[in-house]
Amino acid sequence: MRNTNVLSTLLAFLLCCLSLVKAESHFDIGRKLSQRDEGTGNKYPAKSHARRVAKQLNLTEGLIYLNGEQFRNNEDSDMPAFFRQKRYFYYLTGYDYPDAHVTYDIKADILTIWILKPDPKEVLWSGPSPTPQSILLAHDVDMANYTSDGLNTTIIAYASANPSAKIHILHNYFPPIPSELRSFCDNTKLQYAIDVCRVVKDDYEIELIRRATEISSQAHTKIMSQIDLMTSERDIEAMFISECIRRGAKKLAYDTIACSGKNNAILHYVKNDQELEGKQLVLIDAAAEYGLYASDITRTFPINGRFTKEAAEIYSLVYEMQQTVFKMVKPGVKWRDCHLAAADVALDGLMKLGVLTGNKTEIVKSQIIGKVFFPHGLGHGVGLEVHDTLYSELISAGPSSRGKRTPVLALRDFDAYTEKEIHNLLKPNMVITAEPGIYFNQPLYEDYLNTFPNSTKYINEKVLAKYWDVGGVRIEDCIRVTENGFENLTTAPKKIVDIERIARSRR
Ligand SMILES: *[C@@H]1O[C@H](CO)[C@@H](O)[C@H](O)[C@H]1NC(C)=O
Ligand SMILES: *[C@@H]1O[C@H](CO)[C@@H](O)[C@H](O)[C@H]1NC(C)=O
Ligand SMILES: *[C@@H]1O[C@H](CO)[C@@H](O)[C@H](O)[C@H]1NC(C)=O
Ligand SMILES: *[C@@H]1O[C@H](CO)[C@@H](O)[C@H](O)[C@H]1NC(C)=O
Ligand SMILES: *[C@@H]1O[C@H](CO)[C@@H](O)[C@H](O)[C@H]1NC(C)=O
Ligand SMILES: *[C@@H]1O[C@H](CO)[C@@H](O)[C@H](O)[C@H]1NC(C)=O
Ligand SMILES: [Mn+2]
Repeated sequence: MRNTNVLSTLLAFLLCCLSLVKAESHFDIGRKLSQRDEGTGNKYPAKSHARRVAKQLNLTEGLIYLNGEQFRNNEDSDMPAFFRQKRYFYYLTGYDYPDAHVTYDIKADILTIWILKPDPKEVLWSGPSPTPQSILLAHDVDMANYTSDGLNTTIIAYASANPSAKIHILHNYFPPIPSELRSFCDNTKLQYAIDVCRVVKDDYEIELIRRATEISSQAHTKIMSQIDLMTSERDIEAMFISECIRRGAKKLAYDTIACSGKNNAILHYVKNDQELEGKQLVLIDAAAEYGLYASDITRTFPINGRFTKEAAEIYSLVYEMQQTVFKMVKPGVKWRDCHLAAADVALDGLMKLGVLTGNKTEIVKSQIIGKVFFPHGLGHGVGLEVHDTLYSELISAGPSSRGKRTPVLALRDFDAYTEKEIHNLLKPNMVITAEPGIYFNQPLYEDYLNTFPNSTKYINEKVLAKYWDVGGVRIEDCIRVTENGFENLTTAPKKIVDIERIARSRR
């Protein structure tokens, strides 16, 4: 199969998949969810989220006011732009349509969704639109109204009846607030309060992440079992997407990273267009989203179904890093201590392999693990965002870095941060990834040596040279912190014996 062209290979997969895998129904998750959340039936627990946020704000009065994502066309086009609901809005509504607002009156405990009155002709293009009546049936809210029937007057009336209360908004530029109400608005508290609430998941959210993780695990396993049919990174990405959609997850949690060989050492590689021929390992970091909740999984395995000696050595080391972390995970543990423990296993392992040599204390000081071989955080929260709220506080107790690239983490960098609240401690029902990795990225290595020329004495270049072709290994699972340990939500195989058995099952 290696030499047939990509199209016919893909067609073969699709036909094969269609006959082999039965599409799974949404029924099971629906049943599970309604058993678990008897209070809200099978509804996303928006009201309980609103109450949690109010409690976190520590306020007995006030109006929370958020807008959802707006419908818009692409610029100079009549085609709609990709719609992605605003996550803060979704957290308080469970409503996944454009052009809506939400208000929550803290004292009255009333949660209201406000929607645009639909144009009746729109039914031809888009089918029926939600109505206040349909929203009340499907969503865990107290009221649903058309925006034009009183959103502004309600807010204005609220402000004049509660002059000491604030209208809590996320940003000072949106939603559009009548100008006379500006002085009643407070944009300093709401975002952090929702961020804190989102860190710990309720049962309903966990079921959605569990489902996203199951579907993603099945897609990873499928690729593992059919890797012998694939000739290019494109084949891997195509199969991943196809398997997720067929299983009911139409959207991915992030762009698929399907790399091979030296590309494995590029952390957010998304070109996915190189041939597999002549390379040792593929690294696939890919996951679906289900009900707007993300998963995040990475598997690394040999293209020909057998690890080379060097690939097995690095794989086993990363596996050991993860197992070391798993032995530590439970409530009250500092996540960065887990990170440091994983980095320590990496250092010992690379010394044992002979890549690093010399005085261990001095090698730690050289920061070569954090700057070259394990240059990213151990993991992050997963939820409505794949890198969920406050994750940078989780790893480093440092400032939140939303919207920015997380800096390369060196062991010593941790000391620069002061500890803030308790968001660096593991808590029950946090869902996080544990994703240690070891990479052989030549340009990064050379850049490091330019900055730290004295570190050459800790490196055996001859031994290191054997590992450039391994490229990189990462193993990433989604786990849920429990009362006394953790639950592994990821079901894709990862032991060397299992991977080799599955990847060679049809050879
Ligand atoms: C909540 O507010 C009350 C009264 O304003 C205050 O006494 C209390 O310390 C606050 N609690 C927290 C956790 O901030
Ligand atoms: C808003 O909706 C509620 C029911 O959800 C209804 O009782 C109320 O009359 C509506 N208000 C307006 C202004 O339409
Ligand atoms: C509400 O007020 C804002 C700000 O003045 C305005 O932009 C918006 O169009 C108003 N909405 C309605 C439905 O009247
Ligand atoms: C390693 O280096 C540290 C710090 O430079 C030093 O204190 C220690 O004695 C050294 N250990 C050995 C075994 O040489
Ligand atoms: C490298 O080592 C030399 C000699 O031991 C020392 O003078 C120099 O400061 C060191 N450079 C760095 C960047 O540590
Ligand atoms: C996590 O689950 C996967 C799949 O069942 C399994 O391969 C792995 O050993 C599990 N790890 C732990 C620590 O339970
Ligand atoms: Mn991740």
